[in-house]
Amino acid sequence: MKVLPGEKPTLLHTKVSRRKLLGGAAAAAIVLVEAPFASAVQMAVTQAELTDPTKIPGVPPGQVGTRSAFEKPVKKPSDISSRTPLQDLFGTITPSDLHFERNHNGVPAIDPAKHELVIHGMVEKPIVLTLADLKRFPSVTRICFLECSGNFRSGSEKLSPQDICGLTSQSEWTGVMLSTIFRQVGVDPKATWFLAEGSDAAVMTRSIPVQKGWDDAMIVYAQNGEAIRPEQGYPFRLFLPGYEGNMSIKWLRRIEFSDAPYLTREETSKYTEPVKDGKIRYFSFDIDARSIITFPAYPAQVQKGWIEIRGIAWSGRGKVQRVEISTDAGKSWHSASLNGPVLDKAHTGFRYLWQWNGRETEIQSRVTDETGYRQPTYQELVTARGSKGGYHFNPITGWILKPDGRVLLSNG
Ligand SMILES: Nc1nc2c(c(=O)[nH]1)N[C@H]1C(S)=C(S)[C@@H](COP(=O)(O)O)O[C@H]1N2
Ligand SMILES: [Mo]
Repeated sequence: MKVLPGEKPTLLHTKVSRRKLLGGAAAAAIVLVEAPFASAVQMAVTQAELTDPTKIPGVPPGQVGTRSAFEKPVKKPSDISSRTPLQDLFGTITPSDLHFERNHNGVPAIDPAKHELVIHGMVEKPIVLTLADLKRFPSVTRICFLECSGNFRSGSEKLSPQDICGLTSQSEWTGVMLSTIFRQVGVDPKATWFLAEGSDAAVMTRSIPVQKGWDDAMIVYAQNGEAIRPEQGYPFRLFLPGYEGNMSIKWLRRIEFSDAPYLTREETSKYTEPVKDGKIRYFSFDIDARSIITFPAYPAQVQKGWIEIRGIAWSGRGKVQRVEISTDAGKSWHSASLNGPVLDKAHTGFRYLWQWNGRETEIQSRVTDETGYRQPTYQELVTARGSKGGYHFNPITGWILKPDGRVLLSNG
């Protein structure tokens, strides 16, 4: 849309020429065509642009709220995934409709009344649970990120945080502790692994250590205060805090206990990483600590003077302990402020106030988590892995500030 924030007061408070008015109307018409919003709100946008909103009654309340038609964050979907526009967000909760998606064979349509979760294998009492059954167990609510292990892109200086690592999102999840269900079925102490299976067309399966179930795994049926979205696993999914996203099986329909991993396709031919000497590593559960500056970042434009550098940091192994900022391409580092409360295995906001002299420079962020692990540089990762990408690739990201105010990805 062509209406800039700075133009709005002009249209509202001063006499406008007929030509300008038509320009405004044309811009408003674009809103009408493009935006998937309720027509009442579209009308309000058209009027607000052209008239003084204190002189006409606003639109009445609707069945559901809408985003301002001036704000159009999108997930930029491909056939298999969509990415959270990290550079457009504030705070750390991802609006549910902007949560990234990764589907191995689409989003299934599931009637919760017909959906069942079968739990069997090395247990005393196999059971079948429905959504209604799950809601009868004691509930827990927790804010946590979910990140795909394939969350890295490079190859152009014109990549945004969304493009580089938009396969991470954060929600407030509500459901049942898996340990509660474990007690209900009486898990055999000799069981060491369980299989989780989804009821999508991919019938995605992964083996998970029983220990994670006793620790902090959940079955979640709600996200940000409402039923979990179909894209996130409606009517419920497995949720493994801090683990690579693919293990949090969506549309969960079966859990089977065993004394060995099942070695499914998704843990042998996929989701393994090369390490040194031509070896391949199986089972990399934890998401390594990572941070990214989301402002200033491509495609933002900046001006010299005070800039609040902002971003998010997270770790699958616990809390973020420290985020440091460099404004000289990694030569010197300064502590950023963390936006508390700092939660376990959660996106944590950081900020660093800095005065830019307008000369070309590169800004970077790096996180250290509570285990002492510090986010590596790109070069360190390439050396360790012998590859320039792949799963669990979490390098420091640098942004180059150009004297004309453009912000470009470093090493793009
Ligand atoms: N049943 C099923 N579960 C699944 C998937 C899938 O395709 N099918 N994708 C996995 C992958 S690779 C990731 S990264 C996360 C993505 O979760 P989201 O789409 O809710 O963001 O779900 C995981 N669980
Ligand atoms: Mo993933």
